[in-house]
Amino acid sequence: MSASQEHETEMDAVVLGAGFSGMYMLYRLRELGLSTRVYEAADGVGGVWYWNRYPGARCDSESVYYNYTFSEELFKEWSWSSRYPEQPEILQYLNYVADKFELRPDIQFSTRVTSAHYDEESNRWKIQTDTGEHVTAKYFITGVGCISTANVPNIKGLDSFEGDWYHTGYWPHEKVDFTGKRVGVVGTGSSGIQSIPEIAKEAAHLTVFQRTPQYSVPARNHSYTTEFLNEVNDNYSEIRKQMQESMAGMRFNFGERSILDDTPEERRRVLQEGWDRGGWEILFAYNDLITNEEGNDLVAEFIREKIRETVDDPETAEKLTPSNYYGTKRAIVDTEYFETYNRENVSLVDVKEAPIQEITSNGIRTADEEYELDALVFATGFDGMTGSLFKIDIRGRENVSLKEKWGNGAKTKTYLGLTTAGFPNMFMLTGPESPSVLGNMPATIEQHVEWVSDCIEHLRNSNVDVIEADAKAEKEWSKHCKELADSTLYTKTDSWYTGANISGKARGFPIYVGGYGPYREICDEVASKGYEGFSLI
Ligand code: N01
Repeated sequence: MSASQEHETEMDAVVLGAGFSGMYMLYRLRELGLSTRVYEAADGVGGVWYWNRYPGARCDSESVYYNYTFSEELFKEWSWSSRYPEQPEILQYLNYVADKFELRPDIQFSTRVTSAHYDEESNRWKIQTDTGEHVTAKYFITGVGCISTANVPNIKGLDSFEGDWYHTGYWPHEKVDFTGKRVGVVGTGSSGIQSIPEIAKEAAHLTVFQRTPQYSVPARNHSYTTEFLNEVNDNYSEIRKQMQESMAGMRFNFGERSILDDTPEERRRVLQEGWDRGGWEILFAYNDLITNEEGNDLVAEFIREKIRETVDDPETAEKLTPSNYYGTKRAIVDTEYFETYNRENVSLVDVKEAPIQEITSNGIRTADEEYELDALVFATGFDGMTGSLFKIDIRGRENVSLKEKWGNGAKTKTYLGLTTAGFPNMFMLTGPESPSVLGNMPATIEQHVEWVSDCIEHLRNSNVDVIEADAKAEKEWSKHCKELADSTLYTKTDSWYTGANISGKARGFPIYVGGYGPYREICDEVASKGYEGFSLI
């Protein structure tokens, strides 16, 4: 036995990650009187907002909803500067929360959990870290995020590149100065679309390597007025309730009618108003954009027209025009993204037409030509939903690993997206098959954290030692999730939701599409029926 094993620490709960979910989980568990340790790989709080520091990074959910609502005092004392604040302001908020609730003493920074094995004999999770620590815990709770494992594409020759390269999801802390440089950005998802206009302002020349064009709608970001912020604070309780009951954890909901119910003139008016107000207004304007192919195409065509109107060069405009369904990849909001292609110093390369063949010491070589670059930015996204869980060697009963049980993502099965059979006393915050990324994340996180802490409180009050999802309940939940997803257009689009962005990853759609409010009701009902579908021992 090594010296570190001799000093095995015993805790009631271990939580992974000090982002929105891990921090609130810690807060709730401490309220219950549980000894809790949070492990965080970074040297500060914030989760994705700690790592995603690329130019132009900001949230795409409106800030007054993109925050905690559990504490009225916190809600009212924090003032957001604008509708979509930049990453530093969001990170500042999360640091403020950590300070206000004195969370840091129970967070161990710069420490990554490498394995968590359930020991049946002692009914404890045995957890190891990359710093050689051993800790045991009754409850093992993951708050590792849904899109936090960066995907750097395996392109031949990256090691030979003589310039600097970056991934948007692991951006350096110090400012990266692109002034006078020839910069290449690979990827045009949310991260690419946010960073491209900012990098273009600095670079001598920016070449964007696009595989699939994306729909994007103007964010119409603006500063908040004191009157608006006062109105929000005055309506705190009502807003919290509206968010909890809504489909996506926002104050607003989907429109009440089908897009096909409107005349062409009325539809155009609604879409134009949505375009002018910006953000996700268009996505939420009707109730069937994600299920109705014909209706989806009407919106898609409206946005395609806007792209053609905005981009001066018709050839570039055509390359930027998407042909897939609208909204079935994460809907993107931007600030002058399409306008950026009218700049003299920006060019677009379609790498579907002429695929990237290799990275050379000087830049990128496609099937057509070599592009000389001084710096390279990968805005190539993440191994979503399961990537961060699979990085940890998690093993449940009979030493079965989570990755094995879930067939490396091909057979992901959970009960309520919170638990999985064979892994007792383990909870996944915003795990696969919960609404998570289809909703406003802080709202969906609050619901999970509150459900888990209420559950643990119940277990303690009832002298129950073990809670574990029943295989039957799990099977039914996963089947229900799949049926709902298959009734939408989401599953017909290649995206990180479906795992299509990661080569070799099995295709699926491990997200509950039935809406956040209805999901919340299901979870509450399960609890009110004595945790139906779980075995409590
Ligand atoms: O990643 P993405 P992201 N060669 O997967 C391309 C959240 N987020 O970081 O579409 C060439 O969406 C890929 O092409 P294709 C948000 O939920 C939120 O932008 O797969 N290209 C695509 O264009 C978001 O959805 C905010 O054909 C390659 C791009 O890279 C999620 O994070 C801000 C390639 C990846 O797009 C992920 O967004 C940022 C290759 N080998 C992110 N591999 C907020 O606003 C991939 N691509 C809160």
